[in-house]
Amino acid sequence: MNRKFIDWPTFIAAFILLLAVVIPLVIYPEAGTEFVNKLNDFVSGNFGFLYLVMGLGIFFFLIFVAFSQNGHVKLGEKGEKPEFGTASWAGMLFSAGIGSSILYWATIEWAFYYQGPPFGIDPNEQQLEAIQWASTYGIFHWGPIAWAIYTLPAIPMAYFFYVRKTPVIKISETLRPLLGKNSDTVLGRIIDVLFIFGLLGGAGTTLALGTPLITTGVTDIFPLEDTMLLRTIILLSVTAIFGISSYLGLKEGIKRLSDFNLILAVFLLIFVFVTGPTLFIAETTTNSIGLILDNFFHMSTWTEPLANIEGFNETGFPESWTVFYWAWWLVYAPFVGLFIARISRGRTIRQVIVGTIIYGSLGCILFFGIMGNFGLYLQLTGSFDVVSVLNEQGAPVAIISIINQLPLARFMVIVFVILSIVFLATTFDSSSYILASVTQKEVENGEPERWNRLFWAFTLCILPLTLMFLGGLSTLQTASIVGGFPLIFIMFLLAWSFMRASTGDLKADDKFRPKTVVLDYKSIREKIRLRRLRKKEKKNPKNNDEE
Ligand code: NM2
Repeated sequence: MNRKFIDWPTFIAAFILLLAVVIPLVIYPEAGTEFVNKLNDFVSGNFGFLYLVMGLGIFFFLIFVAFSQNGHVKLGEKGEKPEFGTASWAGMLFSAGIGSSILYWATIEWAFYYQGPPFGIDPNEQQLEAIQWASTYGIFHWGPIAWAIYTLPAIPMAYFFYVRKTPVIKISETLRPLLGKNSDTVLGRIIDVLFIFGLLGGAGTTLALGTPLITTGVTDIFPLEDTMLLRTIILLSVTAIFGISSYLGLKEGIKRLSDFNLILAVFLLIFVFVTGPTLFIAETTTNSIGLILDNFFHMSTWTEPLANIEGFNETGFPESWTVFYWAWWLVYAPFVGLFIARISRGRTIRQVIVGTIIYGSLGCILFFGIMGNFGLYLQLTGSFDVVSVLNEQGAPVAIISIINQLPLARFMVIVFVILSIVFLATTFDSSSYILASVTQKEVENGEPERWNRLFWAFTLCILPLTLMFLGGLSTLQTASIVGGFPLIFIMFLLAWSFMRASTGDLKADDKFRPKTVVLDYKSIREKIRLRRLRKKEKKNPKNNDEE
């Protein structure tokens, strides 16, 4: 192990911050949980709108960049082809950015909306609307805006990597055009630590959801009881898997696991689509896409403004769902952005933006469309009452019971559990890999130190493990909202930094077209006349001679 490469201030500060959260929670579990919940309510209740504005803002910013001159900039050399083919690029992107949570939410999210629909719809009186929104809103929460949040940090990072050729791994480094020398001071360190802290929160949310799901699956397959001990063993085993994958590195570990992940995921989706209600799935998904397109702006800005006024019913839908989701995507964004940047060599900025948003959203549409509508179909036809199971026994049991309704149920539950583990591992191996990179000053041969990667793999599970023992795992499900708050401002800075750097470079290289175009029609007319004349001359050279 080589200690000289470690960026000790960042490393220690991030670790201390983690302990500062974990230790009080261990000493004062009840007061601690209450405090976290209050903080959560405070942030999402008062600043929820900021998350929504940020989401829509990022989406439009990226569309603007994609079609501006900055979007034409290639992330690489002249004539260089993309390092990865589009299919494997899209596959890796998806595996890194999406963890086991997609199996969780794609299968069950509809059941929450079915009972508590958006826009003040009464689930009993307006059942048709409630059902349509139930199968639609999940796709929106995992759709273009969400993927845009992932893409934003990727753009400046990739630009600095491949165009300016600074081997940047840190957010503070990407903000250098704005921060200048401050990137190397306390301010730069704070920014890096905030990113790490955010990711620990997001990862906590993922593990807090993933562990009970995997445990429920395991107890369904084997005659075991769902106990704290089993959950702990499962959490530690999963951590060991992603620890090993991260330890083995990008090619030996991470890529292999990600390939396996995709094959298994495609198998599950095709199986459910073909053996399940194929036509219903196809029709409902198509309908949902239309509903989203029709209501895109309403959905992305719905804050339920009257909720604070007495006499009006408050559903809390925006805070519990859209705000929570944007925050959760946000805390993962710097890490996924870094990963996207690494695999995008040879593409143009426009290709990265359009590709990530479209392929990412398409992948999620498939999961939500197929898994979600399969469950919804069971509910609507009365063949299995998912909602009652959800309400009585909780989401993990409801999800595994849905899978149990498939043909070859036993086998499919095994596939589902393995897939959950692998999906979790493919996100966490890359997270610990990236966490190791950002806590180093230098990365030798492009890879961070092995022991550092292993350290972060286990650190990622400290928070969920502690909370599990305290019985407060649910607190962590919303840890993203608090962890992500400072990142809203960092996202803004990242966008600004990119525009400043790339536009400055384009201008300095005389490749920037001025924005305002002044047309002098008189001289244009003259030019047109001359051109026509020349054309005529070319056609009939003889006539001209005669003239
Ligand atoms: N996102 C995509 O838990 C996971 O699947 C990782 C979750 C941000 C909702 C990411």
